[in-house]
Amino acid sequence: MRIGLIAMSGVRVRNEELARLGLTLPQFVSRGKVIASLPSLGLLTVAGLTPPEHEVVYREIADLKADHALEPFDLVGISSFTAQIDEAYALADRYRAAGVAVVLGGLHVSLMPDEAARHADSVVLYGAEGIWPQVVEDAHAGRLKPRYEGLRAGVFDDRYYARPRFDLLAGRPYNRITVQTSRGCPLNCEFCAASLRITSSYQQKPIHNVVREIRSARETTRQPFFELADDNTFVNKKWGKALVRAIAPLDIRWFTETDISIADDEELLDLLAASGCRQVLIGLESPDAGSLDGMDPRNWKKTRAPRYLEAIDRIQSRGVTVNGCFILGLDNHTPDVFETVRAFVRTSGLLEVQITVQTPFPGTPLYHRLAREGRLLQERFWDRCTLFDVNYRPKRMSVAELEQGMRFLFAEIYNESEFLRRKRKYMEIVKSAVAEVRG
Ligand code: B12
Repeated sequence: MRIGLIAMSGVRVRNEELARLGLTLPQFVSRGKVIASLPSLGLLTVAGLTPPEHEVVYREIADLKADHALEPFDLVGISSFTAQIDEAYALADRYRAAGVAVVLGGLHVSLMPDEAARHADSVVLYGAEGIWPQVVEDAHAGRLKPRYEGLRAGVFDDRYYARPRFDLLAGRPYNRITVQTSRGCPLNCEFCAASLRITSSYQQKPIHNVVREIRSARETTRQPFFELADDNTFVNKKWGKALVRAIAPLDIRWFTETDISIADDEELLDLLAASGCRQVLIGLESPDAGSLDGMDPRNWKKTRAPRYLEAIDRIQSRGVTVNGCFILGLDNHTPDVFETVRAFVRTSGLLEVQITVQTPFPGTPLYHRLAREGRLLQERFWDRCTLFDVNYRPKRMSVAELEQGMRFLFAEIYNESEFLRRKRKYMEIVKSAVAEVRG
């Protein structure tokens, strides 16, 4: 069979004022361009799991045009996150109308399988590991079942693991590649819509496979910057240190997502900097502990907030920058929060900052709570699940206040002079740490 694996790609903001503002802010535009160029690791993994007798073609669609030309495939697999799922459905409908069998999978489909099933011959829930070869065999024999369930645990076990097909990216202009080293996160935050939702436990890939993947990606892409597509890489510090030690000799530059507890481990911090880690993205969520109450079942983030500033300093002093992420519109947030975040960013020395609005992605505990409380603005708002659009009624401010506060923070944080000021401050932190070590 000729199998077309199609990723809905690109980035989205529906709120026009914010989008317009974003386009004029250099800091925001440059990060947008960087991330928009990431390939779909989900589909490269599906490709890796495909029995070798079938031909696999990998495509990306950033904007589905009405006249998009269909290709001659025997089977189509589509992957999309929530924001572009309606485009994925429209594409699936067109292929099916043309007589091509369509399989849908990924995070959104796993959480909304009944909705997705209306647009597919078959839906695959959870990881493609442990099930995709069966799906392909059934499609080949013309007996696709309407629903399959892939693995939620043991996805990296040798019996089910397949290396993502990075070779499919050959000849394309990527400069960043994602590699996954772990799936899930024990923190279990109410809002989380990442791989935690398709796993039953935190899982780590055997380190030798991570190393092989990085080597394999480098065979087709010249000197890529690596982004680890993990929810929280350094949950297990011992494993984390072994991972970093194994990455160090590969001479790469890389980035990952983790939690603030890395600041407690001096050895890990030293190893990180020496291994080519340039940045860690950390969900700080809110500068004040009070707003973090109940965010995760153990209130772990709440207990950490009072030491955020010290922790950021400790990480950045090693030459690894922190991309601090804030969620605006939490239940305890009043309109004062925007100034609080701005002030925190100024004193913190954070080099990069991500400002997003709380988003009730379908299928998350946050979605179910806000639905129960009658606070969702629309019943179906998937194309507004962008992390920048307000889809619910905040508790202590109006929707308009939240939207206005987002614009205020965008303008305050993503402008050139503010970034230069943060950069100077960051350089001072690094220089004084170096002087301390020498002295
Ligand atoms: C890389 C990345 C991107 C890349 C995506 C490239 C791509 N097309 O995949 C880019 C930069 C383009 C991107 C864009 C966006 N992203 Co993004 N992104 C990520 C990131 C960092 C990693 C995702 C990843 O590679 N995971 C690893 C792979 C292996 O997992 P996977 O995709 O789930 O695939 C497995 C299974 O789901 C399944 N599977 C997946 N697809 C299919 C298809 C078939 C046919 C089958 C059988 C199985 C299957 O099998 C795979 C192997 O097990 C995550 C955050 C994170 N730390 O995970 C956010 C994340 C996925 N993004 C998110 C968001 C919100 C966005 C944007 C809306 C941002 C914006 N404002 O524009 C857009 C959405 C675009 C869209 N298509 O809808 C949210 C999505 C939440 C959700 N449930 O929808 C996440 C979780 C981050 C967050 N803060 O919550 N993103």
